[in-house]
Amino acid sequence: MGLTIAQKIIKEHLRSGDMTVGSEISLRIDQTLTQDATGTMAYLEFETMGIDRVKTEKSVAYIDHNTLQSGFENADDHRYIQSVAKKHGIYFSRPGNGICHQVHLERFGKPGKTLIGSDSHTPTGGGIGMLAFGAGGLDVAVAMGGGAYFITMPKMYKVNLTGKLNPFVTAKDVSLEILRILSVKGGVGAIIEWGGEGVKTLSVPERATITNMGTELGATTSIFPSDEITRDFLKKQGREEDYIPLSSDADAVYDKVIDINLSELEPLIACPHSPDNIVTVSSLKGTKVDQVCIGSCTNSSLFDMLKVAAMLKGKTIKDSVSLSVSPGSKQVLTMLADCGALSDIIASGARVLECACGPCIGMGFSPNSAGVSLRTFNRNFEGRSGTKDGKVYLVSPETAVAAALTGEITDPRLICENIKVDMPEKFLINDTAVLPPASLEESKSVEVLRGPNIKKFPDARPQTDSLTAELVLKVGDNITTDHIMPAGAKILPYRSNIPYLSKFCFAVCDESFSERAKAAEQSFILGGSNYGQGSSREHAALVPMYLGVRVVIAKSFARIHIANLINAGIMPVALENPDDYDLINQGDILSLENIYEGMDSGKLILKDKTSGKDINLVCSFTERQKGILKAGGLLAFVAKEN
Ligand code: MIC
Ligand code: SF4
Repeated sequence: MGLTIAQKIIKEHLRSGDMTVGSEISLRIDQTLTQDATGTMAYLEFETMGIDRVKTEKSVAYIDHNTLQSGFENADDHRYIQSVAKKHGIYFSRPGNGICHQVHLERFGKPGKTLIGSDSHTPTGGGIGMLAFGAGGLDVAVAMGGGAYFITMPKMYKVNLTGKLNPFVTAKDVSLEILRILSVKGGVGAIIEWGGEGVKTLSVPERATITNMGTELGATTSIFPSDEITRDFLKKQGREEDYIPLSSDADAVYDKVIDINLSELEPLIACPHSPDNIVTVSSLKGTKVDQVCIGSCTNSSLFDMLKVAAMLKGKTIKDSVSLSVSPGSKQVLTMLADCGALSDIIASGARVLECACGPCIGMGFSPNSAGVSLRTFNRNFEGRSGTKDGKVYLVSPETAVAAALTGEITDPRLICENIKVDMPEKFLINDTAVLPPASLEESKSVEVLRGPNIKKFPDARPQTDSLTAELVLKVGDNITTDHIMPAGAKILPYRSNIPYLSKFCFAVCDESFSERAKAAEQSFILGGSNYGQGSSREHAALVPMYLGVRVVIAKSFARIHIANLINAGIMPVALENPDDYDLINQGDILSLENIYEGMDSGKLILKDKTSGKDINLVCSFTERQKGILKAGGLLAFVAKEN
């Protein structure tokens, strides 16, 4: 039987397991990346492992999420990351150099390699034929130390592309179309491989837009073949030697095949507050727009920006609209400046922001109250923009510009002539903003600089054999890690200060949660389906752990979050019968006995002492995961093993 592209890379990197779908496998990791919002914690964790130098082929620390430096906290964290990177063999991408995924694609990604990153959009690397996963910071720390990365062997889905995109219909619309078809849960447990004749019509940055948003499907990762288009991209980046061809075997077997004819697509839009809430742009024609934001790791490539500049050239944006443009990298920004396209953007009335995540993570540019914001980003979760009642829609750069010019949601095909974008023969290469690590010899004298905002990692709480505690919180379906541990300009500087962060835990859903959980000392949480979707932030597990949450019960969990819960020593268990969700109420006293036995058998009985009802729970832990839970988290487990 032939292999898919992903299976070929897995086979080559397999450290344990036998590639049976649903079983645990572990992989050798070639490259890692971190960003600043998750990086400080990941490097603190790496330091506790006592390893001098990273064992990966390449590890890069990016500063891109919080570049405001309002107050010392943030600047201190950046200095910490810079110095710890220098000491331990990690490349450091300075603030302003760009968004981790865009820069990694341009400068470091290699087809056929494995990459894990402490950011859920790491699968952007799939656009260049990498097997790239989003992971918790602890998993990244372990991989930097040479440890394997553990996942559940995924199913294989194939999206077969035919045809060719029409003008003003883009790779972003392909991402929105697959979200319309599959929903935010449709990719759970699967790797999505893109193939078919239509693939040949998509450039590497367009492919990366698509694999980037595979994260919103809940997919383990997404990947494109590595072909002549990949080679051309690498050549233009001065890295042709990194090219290898990669394709699936003709007789590879897929668990699901989805056909999309690119020629039949039209501009699409994701409505508030979920990326799978898809309608056509034309169906919302005339909706007033207050703000437009262009950029993020989904749509900030040179190709995207050149199209934006061409559409804006010689025009002025509507008075009622505020437009921001954040190019994805220093390379993109410099090239825009050199060819004059940046002037066209500025002249239109746009505000050009730094090459960073910016508004995507709520770092400024929050919409006005109840404002409508059209964004080329990948997430439109409630409150993520920083404005609780803001209405965020996700669109392509072309649809974004059409709204900025008209002040309303507008199908770009109606207001623009076809635009022609000439891509350069070569990208401009200047890596001065990537600082290489110290040599092994020099590294001994490098001092790691720590600011006072870096607080101690919370103490491990081993999972006990029985637990009686209150259900401090009951929440519904599709709870995101943005609900559990919000980000934004006010909170992001405290990512290395768990006690301070804990005040904001679940605040979007319930402002008194933090105080109640702390007072209860130990507690349960009940969630609906797809609990923990979205960001990879391990803080969404570490903070509840700090607040005493011991067990999370849900109808189902998102992949990265379930791993983060286990890594933090919180036991995730599922309701055997999802309808039992209605039988349990917030405030009930719940009890679990013989937990260790239950971990082995996969079955536990939850006694609701308040209602007197017994509820069946199911779980499935590997020996390693049981060990982690009993030790009180991955750090304690690793320490115990050494
Ligand atoms: C996001 O898009 O939510 C983030 C911010 O990039 C996160 C990481 C984080 O919370 O630091 C992600 O996607 O993993
Ligand atoms: Fe940054 Fe937004 Fe991409 Fe997350 S989704 S990495 S916040 S640009």
